[in-house]
Amino acid sequence: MALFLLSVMLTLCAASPQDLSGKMFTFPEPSDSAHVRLTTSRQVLSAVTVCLRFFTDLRRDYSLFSLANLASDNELLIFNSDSGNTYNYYIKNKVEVFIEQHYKLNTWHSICTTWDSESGLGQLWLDGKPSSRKYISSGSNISGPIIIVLGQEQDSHGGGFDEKQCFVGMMSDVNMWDYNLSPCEIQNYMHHLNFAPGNVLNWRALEFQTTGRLLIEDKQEIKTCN
Ligand SMILES: *[C@@H]1O[C@H](CO)[C@@H](O)[C@H](O)[C@H]1NC(C)=O
Ligand SMILES: [Ca+2]
Repeated sequence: MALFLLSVMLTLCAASPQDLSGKMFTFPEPSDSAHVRLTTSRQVLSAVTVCLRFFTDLRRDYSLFSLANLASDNELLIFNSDSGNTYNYYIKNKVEVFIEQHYKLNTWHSICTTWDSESGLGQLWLDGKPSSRKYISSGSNISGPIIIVLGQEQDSHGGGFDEKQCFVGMMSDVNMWDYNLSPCEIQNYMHHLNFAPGNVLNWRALEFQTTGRLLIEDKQEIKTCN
C-alpha cells in the first residue's frame, strides 16, 4: 500500500509541469544532497543546446548542469573550474576546456552551450559572447535513461554528489533544446526577448523534483521600483 501511494505520488509529481516564469531556484547552502532533478520524455538527442542563468559568489569548482546516463556520469556536464575563469564542457565523458571565461561574482549571468553529434563540436556562450568552437565527441547520440541534476554534480546515475562541487546561489530560466540555437536565438535568450522555449526542458513548463534545502522564489532583479 505504501509503495502504491509512493508510486502514485511520484507519478503525480512527474506529471505536473510548473510554469516557473519570474522564479528562480535558490540554493542557500553547500551540501552533498540538495538538488533539483529535471524530467524529460526526450531520451535520444543528436544535438543539444542548454541555456540557463545563474548568480553566485563561489570561487571554487562547481557544477552548473549535470546530465548522466548509465554509460557515463558526464554525458553532458557544464562545470566551472579554476576559480570561475574556466568552463569544462563534457560530452559523453570527453571534455574540452574553455578558458578566459571571466565573469563578475554577485551578478546574474547567462550561459548557453551547444553540441551536435555529427560535427562533434561544442561551443559556449557566456553572456552572449561566443567561445571557440571545439571538437568534443562525435558519432553517437546522447541517450537515456537520462537524469538531469541542478545543484550537484553526478558521479553516478542520479548520485555520487560531492559537497565541494555543489552549486550555491540562484539559478533561473533553464531551457534545453534538441538542436543548436542560432547565434541570434542565443542573443534573444540572453536579452530576455522572444525565443522558442526549450523542447527538451522548458522553464515555463518544467517537470522536476527537489531534494534538500532549496527554495523556489521570485527572481530578484534590480529594477526601478515605482
Ligand atoms: C541519433 O538519433 C537520431 C534520431 O534522433 C537517429 O536518426 C540517428 O540514427 C542516431 N544516430 C546514431 C549514431 O545512433
Ligand atoms: Ca561526474
